[in-house]
Amino acid sequence: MAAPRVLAIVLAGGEGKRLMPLTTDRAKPAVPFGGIYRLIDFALSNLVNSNFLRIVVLTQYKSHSLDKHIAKTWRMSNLLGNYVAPVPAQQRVGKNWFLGSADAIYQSLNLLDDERPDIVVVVGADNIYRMDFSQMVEQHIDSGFPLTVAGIRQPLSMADQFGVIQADKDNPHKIAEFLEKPTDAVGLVDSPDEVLASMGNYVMDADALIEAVSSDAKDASSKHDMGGSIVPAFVADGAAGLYDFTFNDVPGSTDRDRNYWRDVGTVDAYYDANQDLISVYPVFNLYNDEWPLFTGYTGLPPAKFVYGNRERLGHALDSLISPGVIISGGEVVGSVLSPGTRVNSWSSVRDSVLFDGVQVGRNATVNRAILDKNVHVREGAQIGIDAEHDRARGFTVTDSGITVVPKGGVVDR
Ligand code: ADQ
Repeated sequence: MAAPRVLAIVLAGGEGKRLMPLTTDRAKPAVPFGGIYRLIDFALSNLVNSNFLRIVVLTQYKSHSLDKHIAKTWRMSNLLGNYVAPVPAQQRVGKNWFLGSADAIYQSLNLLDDERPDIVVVVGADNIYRMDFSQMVEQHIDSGFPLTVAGIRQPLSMADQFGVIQADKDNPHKIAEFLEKPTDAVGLVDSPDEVLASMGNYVMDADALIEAVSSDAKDASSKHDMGGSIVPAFVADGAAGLYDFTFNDVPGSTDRDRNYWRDVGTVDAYYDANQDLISVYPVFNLYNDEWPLFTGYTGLPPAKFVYGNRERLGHALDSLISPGVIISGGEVVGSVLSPGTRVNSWSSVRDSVLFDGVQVGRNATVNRAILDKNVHVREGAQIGIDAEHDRARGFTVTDSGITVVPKGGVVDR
């Protein structure tokens, strides 16, 4: 049998309300991550490494920086030529821009006419993980189900953020029940503190997808999203397969980071996922060149570490330091620094995430903070030391005490 034609659709239109203020003026998939990446790079790298090179990215909300990133990194790259195509919301019919992901696919069905795929891989753009989608497609074809949903175990306490799956008792590759973001989920029989969560990644027969989103579009009571409307309809028909992510084996994975998956839905989860990258034996290993993670080339010079002064040498430990960074007489520990940041003498940056172009002045202290693009911490100022003071200055402080300074913000004494 000829290999099936596969089209990948990346859903990149989410608002990311719970990531505010990081999503104030960028779409969630464009949020910087791990120093040099954007969230969407993980989904796109997974598709490319899986050898699925026909990719459309459905954009919508505040898509300017996302479009720019895709154009710079993915669309123009030698690797992909013109395969990765962002499809903006402007193509949509009607006034209802902010309908869900199923509507986004419906509005872009012309792409399926053009590409004529046999199978469509639909993936979210907001998760950090490595996954070989070809293994999921293989199971999808073998199973004969028109829809296959990828599942992973997650804490029961987070069930209300996910589609929660019950596998069929007799067939572990079939979904018996699916509830989108239930508030009363029950744990698994063999692990009461966990549920089986949908990863928001689907493999579908193209004709079944077209039929499903078309009939959903006619249903005025539908929320028009994949998890809330499309998946439950297939499950009700006994037509939904389950792909267990535990069995996904990506080349170069270690026992520690195999099957790592993080939904970075909230600022705290986003912060934790950054921290997952930096320990000596990280739970998510960026340094796996058998499954490379692609991103934009900045053209910046290497990171530089300068003495600064004799009492405190410029240094960084347990940290990711991007190109274009200069640490001059400052100390950086447990942090992720994006391109072009500057850390000046006698300053200290600890357990923090600094976006592009952040400036940390002399004698300043940054602790458990996320500093968005071009934030300026003035000489002698402190951030992340006194939550009340941070709130009083108008900064966001999360439940676990992470202070977020929005893009272009100035931190004074
Ligand atoms: P959520 O992520 O909460 O849950 P949703 O807001 O629909 O669901 O986002 C899914 C993906 O679609 C995201 O990548 C988002 O950016 C994108 N998206 C949303 N609306 C869009 C639109 N109109 N146009 C283009 N893209 C759009 C989903 C599933 C759950 C599952 C979690 C796992 O619904 O069942 O457990 O993902 O993270």
